[in-house]
This record gives sequence, structure tokens and C-alpha cells, in this order.
Amino acid sequence: MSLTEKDKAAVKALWSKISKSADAIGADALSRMLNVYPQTKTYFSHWPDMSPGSAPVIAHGKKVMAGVAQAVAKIDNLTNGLLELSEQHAFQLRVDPANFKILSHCLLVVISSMFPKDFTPEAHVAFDKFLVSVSLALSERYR
Ligand code: HNI
Repeated sequence: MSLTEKDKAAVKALWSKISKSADAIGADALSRMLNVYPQTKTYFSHWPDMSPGSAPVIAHGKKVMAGVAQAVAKIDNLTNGLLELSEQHAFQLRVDPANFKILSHCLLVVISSMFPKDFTPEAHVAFDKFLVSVSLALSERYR
């Protein structure tokens, strides 16, 4: 399932509306991931605090959203564009790729609730496909 030119345009259009709130989206999505799917907490046990809105959650939300921004910029070649991040998640961080789907879901939930007008069915399907492609690209180095 690859992104069509129409999907890419819809992703960029949505991103242009939401990117100014990237930090808030990242903090909320990460807070939800850790609370709703507590099995994801295992990767962050070195943090002093994993509760919603805590300093490490806010700081890490920013980093994750910088990764998403990078993915939007490299949307024409996600596999190459995200190779280094994939390498880190595979070999250093050892994140099970099943978790990419969980975070993607949390991102969609947060974007839909923060931007109900912009999150049209067309924007939803395009951003969902985009996050699937990002997750696939992040999984590249695992094999
Ligand atoms: Ni992820 C670090 C991007 C999903 C666990 N992650 C990063 C960094 C970026 C990033 C950027 C910072 C790298 C650096 O310091 O150079 N992560 C992304 C993106 C996604 C993602 C774009 C998916 C959309 N990461 C996940 C998931 C998990 C995850 C689903 C686990 C559940 N990531 C980590 C951990 C770190 C990390 C753990 C290191 C954090 C720390 O503070 O030690």
C-alpha cells in the first residue's frame, strides 16, 4: 500500500494546519499511549516520571513529532528518509514494531480531537496511510 500523490497532498495539507501544535500533539499522544497501553511503559522505565504531562513525556513528545516532521519532509522516500531512526529503534532502543501501530493510533485520536474541522474523512485516510508507511519505514532495519 503506497501513498498516492493525492494522499501525499492531503497529508501535507493537514500537516500545514496541525504542525504549529506539534508539541502538544506529541505530549498528549505519548501520554495516552503510556496510559491506555501500559505495556509500552517498559521502554521508558529509565525516566523519572511517565505520568501524563510530566517533563520527560513533554520532551519526548517533541522528539517524536520532530520525527514525524522529518517523515512529512521525506514523504517521497520514507524508507531512505527514516533509515537512521529505524536503525536506532531496531538496534539501540529495541522497540517491538507492533508499538508503532499503537502510537500511530494515539496520534490519530489526538489530531482528530484537537482539529475536528481539518480531520475530514479524506484527511483521516491519508494520514492513516502515511502513519502505516512511516511505521513500515521505521521497521526497515529490523530485517
Ligand atoms: Ni521513538 C527515541 C521518533 C515510535 C520508543 N523516537 C526517539 C527519537 C525520535 C523518535 C525522533 C529520538 C532519537 C534520538 O534521540 O536521536 N518514535 C519516533 C517516531 C515514532 C516512534 C517518529 C513513530 C511514529 N518510539 C516509538 C514507539 C516507541 C518508541 C512506538 C515505544 C513504545 N523512541 C522510543 C524510545 C526512545 C525513542 C524508548 C528513546 C527515548 C529516551 O528518552 O531514552
